[in-house]
Amino acid sequence: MATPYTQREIRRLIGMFDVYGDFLVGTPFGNGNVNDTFQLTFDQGGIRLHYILQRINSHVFKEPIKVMENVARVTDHLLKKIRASHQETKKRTIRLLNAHDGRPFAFDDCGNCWRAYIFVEHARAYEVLESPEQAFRVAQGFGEFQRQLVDFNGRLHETIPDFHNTPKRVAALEAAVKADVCNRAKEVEREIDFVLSRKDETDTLIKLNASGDIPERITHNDTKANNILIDDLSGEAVCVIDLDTVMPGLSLYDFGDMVRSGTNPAEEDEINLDKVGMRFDMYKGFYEGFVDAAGKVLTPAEKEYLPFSGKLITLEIGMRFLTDYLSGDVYFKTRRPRQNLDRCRTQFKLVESMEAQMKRMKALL
Ligand code: GN1
Ligand code: MG
Repeated sequence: MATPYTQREIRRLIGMFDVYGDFLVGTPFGNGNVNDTFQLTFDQGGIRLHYILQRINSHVFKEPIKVMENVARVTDHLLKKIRASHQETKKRTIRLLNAHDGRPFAFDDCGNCWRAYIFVEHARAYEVLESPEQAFRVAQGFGEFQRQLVDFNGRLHETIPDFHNTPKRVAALEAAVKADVCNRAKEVEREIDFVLSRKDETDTLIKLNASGDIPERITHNDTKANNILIDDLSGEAVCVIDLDTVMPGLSLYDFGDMVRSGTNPAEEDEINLDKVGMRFDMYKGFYEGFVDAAGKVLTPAEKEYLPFSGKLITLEIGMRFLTDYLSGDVYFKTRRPRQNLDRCRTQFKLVESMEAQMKRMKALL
């Protein structure tokens, strides 16, 4: 659950940053599963302005300063790119506010790490995408993000080590089954078998990376459809958000997570599995948008494994939900009992739907 904060506390927290004007109100914002996010309204000389204030979940991000170093470096790089291409009126990047000591984050009295952003107006994040055109735009946005970072200098911190190391995610699931701290393993035997029967495929991308067929890049690693803002007027993807997991990774992780989150017409925790499945027209939109924006930098093996990546990342995130359910719901925020299990089941239903459509997906290549 999101920690409740009073208006007084929010006012004090934003007071750690260089913001001018009068604080009016702060309200919980968005649907993140990890951090606590608030939208703040300020009055600056008669004009209403918004900011985002966010608490970094230190259970998930053990080294928040490293997270912030990555975010600051990446957003600086993106801003330079946007300015160099004279796209300031069309494209945006997250812009951090400085705290009074000049650093782009601040710690509260309890040791929580906070940061603040300028709010991107007239744009929104969609939980469920509405059309193949929208999928195309989302994939273009994430593809362009990757392309813009191709010439980034230096290596970023690995903010969560082995984040998309699927075999290690399988091992974590197996450990959780063995420990079975909540006595839930019996209830989810079918789900556990679902993963184990696909275990052999889980090291496919890691092997292709080791053999040199798929290069390491700077990737976003959490390209859920709701992590990109769509402009209300133009319908274009204008700003990639949630940069906490931007780090070295494979481009296929980003494509895969887009397909996972954006082809499903239902919510991530939908209980009625009849509503869950991969919409092929949405997949096609993602494929065309991603190739349009990043195609020139992708290697033949990266292209070949685009369809597989959707399935792999869906399986991986499904097993993370399952692992968390078995562990007593300690990682992802939950708002009701069994929510992690429902999330897991939607993912596995999607995996099946992707398997059934794999031929069609490959035929697009
Ligand atoms: C988390 O916070 P949010 O919703 O953007 C998670 C992702 C999962 C996603 C599933 C750091 O992202 O990896 O894919 O939930 N982020 C982290 O909805 O674990
Ligand atoms: Mg997010």
